[in-house]
Amino acid sequence: MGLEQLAERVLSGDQRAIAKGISIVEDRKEGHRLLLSRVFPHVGNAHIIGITGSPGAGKSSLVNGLVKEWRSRNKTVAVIAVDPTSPFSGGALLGDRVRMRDHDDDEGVFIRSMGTRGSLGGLSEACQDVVRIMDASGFDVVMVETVGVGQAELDIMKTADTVTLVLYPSGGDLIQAFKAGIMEIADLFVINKADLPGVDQLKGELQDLLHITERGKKGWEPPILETVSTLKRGMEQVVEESLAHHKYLASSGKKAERRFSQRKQEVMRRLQERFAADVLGLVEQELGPLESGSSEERDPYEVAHIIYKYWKQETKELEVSEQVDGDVQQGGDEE
Ligand SMILES: Nc1nc2c(ncn2[C@@H]2O[C@H](COP(=O)(O)OP(=O)(O)OP(=O)(O)O)[C@@H](O)[C@H]2O)c(=O)[nH]1
Ligand SMILES: [Mg+2]
Repeated sequence: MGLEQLAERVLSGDQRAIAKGISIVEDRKEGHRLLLSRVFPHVGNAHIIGITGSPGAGKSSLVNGLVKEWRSRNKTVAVIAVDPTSPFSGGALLGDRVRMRDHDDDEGVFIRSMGTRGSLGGLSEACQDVVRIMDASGFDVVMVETVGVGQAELDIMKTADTVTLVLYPSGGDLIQAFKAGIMEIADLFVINKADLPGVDQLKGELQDLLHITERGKKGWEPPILETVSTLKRGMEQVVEESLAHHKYLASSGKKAERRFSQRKQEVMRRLQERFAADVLGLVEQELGPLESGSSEERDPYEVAHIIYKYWKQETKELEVSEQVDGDVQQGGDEE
């Protein structure tokens, strides 16, 4: 199957094509750029929900329960479970698969696991592109599950419309989440394992912390919900609040704002990558040979300035030569 045809099938929601398309973008295989370029005009309709929390908080169990709830509302759902530890489907993924088997025969559900070490070009980039494929192929809801441990996971969460932080009593993960900066970006707080003792205490601590961060002062006030995912208790409220948050994003203009800023940052990243690759050699050259020790004496501002000036000069020359090329070609046409 050619790439154009594959792209068409992805856009029509063909699950096998989607799986193939995901592999192509995840591994940065040949043609991934072309595929993504076909997909881009069709993204932006799905509600992207991030689910994060410490290991064992019950994220996968929650996602499983939420899939069922969304399906009962006739919404189609795609799920990406990002597993930071096992690149080649280790134990945790197997566990997820067992938990998610409830939805095996449902065409309106698509589940995919992603190992972090397997993804070329960075986890958050790969994950974002996978979300785009799912979005463009027509799923109403895309849920991304990650363990909230590193910067990459935090970056993934920043690309979601609605971020859900899963906590559990006596998990001791609240301060950790606070330090990691997840508290600041979470739109929904879910206290899972609400069947265990310590729920009220956790809730109190959470409210105190939210007070410090002054969340809710302007606009959305993140709700604190309780669930028992293994019994699928509390799923309705989580879906209701997710919908309410999505509505809030749309009506306040925040959704467009977020997506614009995400797109801007991504273009900036692409540019930085290319510039960095271009000027790295110049930087090393300018700093002088390592053995000479001369780099220690250099003023980094000055070095950057020299390289910047050099690079600008180069681009100018390039522009001129391109213009000349163009003229020559035009001249050739006239003859
Ligand atoms: N008592 C109780 N146990 C739960 C609940 N939800 C999940 N668990 C249990 O907690 C354990 C971890 O659940 P998972 O859903 O795998 O948690 P996770 O956050 O996805 O874990 P990782 O992906 O490994 O970080 C499992 O043994 C679940 O059965 C709950 O509401 N109550
Ligand atoms: Mg899990």
